[in-house]
Amino acid sequence: MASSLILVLVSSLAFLSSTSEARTYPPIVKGLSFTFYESTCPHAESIIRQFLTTAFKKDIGLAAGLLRIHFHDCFVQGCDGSILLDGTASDPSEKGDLPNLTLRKTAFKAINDVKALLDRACGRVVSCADIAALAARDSVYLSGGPKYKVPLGRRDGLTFANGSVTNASLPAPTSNVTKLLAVLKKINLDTTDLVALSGGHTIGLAHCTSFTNRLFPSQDPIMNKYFAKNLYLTCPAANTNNTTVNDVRSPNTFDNKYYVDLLNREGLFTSDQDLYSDQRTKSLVTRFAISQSLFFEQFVYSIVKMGQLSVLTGDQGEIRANCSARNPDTKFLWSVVDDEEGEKLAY
Ligand code: HEM
Ligand SMILES: *[C@@H]1O[C@H](CO)[C@@H](O)[C@H](O)[C@H]1NC(C)=O
Ligand SMILES: *[C@@H]1O[C@H](CO)[C@@H](O)[C@H](O)[C@H]1NC(C)=O
Ligand SMILES: *[C@@H]1O[C@H](CO)[C@@H](O)[C@H](O)[C@H]1NC(C)=O
Ligand SMILES: *[C@@H]1O[C@H](CO)[C@@H](O)[C@H](O)[C@H]1NC(C)=O
Ligand SMILES: *[C@@H]1O[C@H](CO)[C@@H](O)[C@H](O)[C@H]1NC(C)=O
Ligand SMILES: *[C@@H]1O[C@H](CO)[C@@H](O)[C@H](O)[C@H]1NC(C)=O
Ligand SMILES: *[C@H]1O[C@H](CO)[C@@H](O)[C@H](O)[C@H]1NC(C)=O
Repeated sequence: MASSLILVLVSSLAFLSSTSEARTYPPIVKGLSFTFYESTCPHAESIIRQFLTTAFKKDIGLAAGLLRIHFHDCFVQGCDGSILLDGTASDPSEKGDLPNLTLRKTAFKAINDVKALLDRACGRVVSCADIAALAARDSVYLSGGPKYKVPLGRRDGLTFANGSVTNASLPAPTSNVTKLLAVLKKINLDTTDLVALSGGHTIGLAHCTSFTNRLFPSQDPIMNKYFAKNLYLTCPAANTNNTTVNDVRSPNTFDNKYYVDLLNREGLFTSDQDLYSDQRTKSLVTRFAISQSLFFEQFVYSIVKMGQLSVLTGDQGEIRANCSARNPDTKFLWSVVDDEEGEKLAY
């Protein structure tokens, strides 16, 4: 008993001493590296960090918006920056699809503002997909979460996913664990990744429509009744246009309180609370609620893995000049380069 207690103490001390250094999981995908911009844009990461440090002082909600954009980008056809593309009336893009409608406009603007700064400093070398990954990383760290390194070298995609692909790739907040695991399995993410990545809901907001399935027509019996009472004040009807915080204990801090919420049956979405009802995920929720360092360690592992889903590298895709639009010269290129090369680019 005593010796195991000492062991726990020693290992947590060892962990503390390493928290000042960035956690590092080596790149999985060939073509990505930590030093990708070392010669072409050596200050890229500090330019992004500096911009966001200032921006978060004015609007901490921006951090949640940026973290969610990276998640949506990666889950739908890979981390290729396609989420950032504006659609047209006839071709509405990923942004226009239902799950995307609540992505923050301020976060898209911040990515474009950062892109302009980087292009001014280095020319058109840093991809929008890498900016999204780095902005998510800084959002976590600057909100109080772990510091970690991001493998770089993603290229920007030329296409965005249609509505049916987007719907199939992003699980609804009404999903149970069975459904969530099935969606994640398609992209090789596992049970541990699901529980750790869901911890992203330790910051940010949600609209009534994302959780009123648990209030109307009747209250989800699993939900804490005092918590429910407050939610009814925020959302008197199922479609009230209002928002509440994802993590009631520390809404703007990236910590492990989200899991404490779940233990208290104060998770907001079905997809959150079911993590504590389902036997496959319950013990992990408890462990993350007890140990923030364990959560941080696993979150970093899982988000670095998520950040490498179906990335484009090498000469695939392009480096956009404007994160909201494909380069105009892409079209020009494939109209002058003949056949094979041109067909590869024309989607
Ligand atoms: C596991 C499946 C997931 C589901 C079903 C889900 C669903 C949702 C929903 C419905 C919202 C609220 C949208 C609104 O009503 O405005 C939301 C917000 C958010 N999600 Fe998730 N999410 C999931 C995973 C993730 C992951 C993996 C991350 C990042 C690691 C993440 C980060 C966020 C953040 C930061 C917000 C707040 C955004 C803001 O305040 O602008 N989510 N999520
Ligand atoms: C959406 O895209 C997928 C994959 O590219 C394709 O199979 C599907 O037919 C498309 N659906 C619509 C409605 O365009
Ligand atoms: C995506 O899902 C939403 C809501 O479930 C639905 O309204 C929309 O029609 C779906 N879009 C496509 C293209 O299937
Ligand atoms: C989980 O949700 C699916 C629908 O997505 C449903 O068919 C299934 O019965 C649910 N499983 C449990 C255990 O509630
Ligand atoms: C929105 O929620 C707040 C509490 O969070 C509540 O005071 C307000 O009445 C709600 N607005 C609407 C339109 O229901
Ligand atoms: C919901 O309310 C916000 C702020 O009050 C407003 O900007 C937005 O347009 C409203 N959305 C809808 C769908 O009414
Ligand atoms: C970037 O592209 C979007 C979408 O086409 C456009 O609305 C916006 O004006 C462009 N921004 C710049 C600075 O050119
Ligand atoms: C859905 O999101 C994408 C990018 O995230 C955006 O380009 C698109 O305009 C959005 N759709 C709508 C209807 O806002």
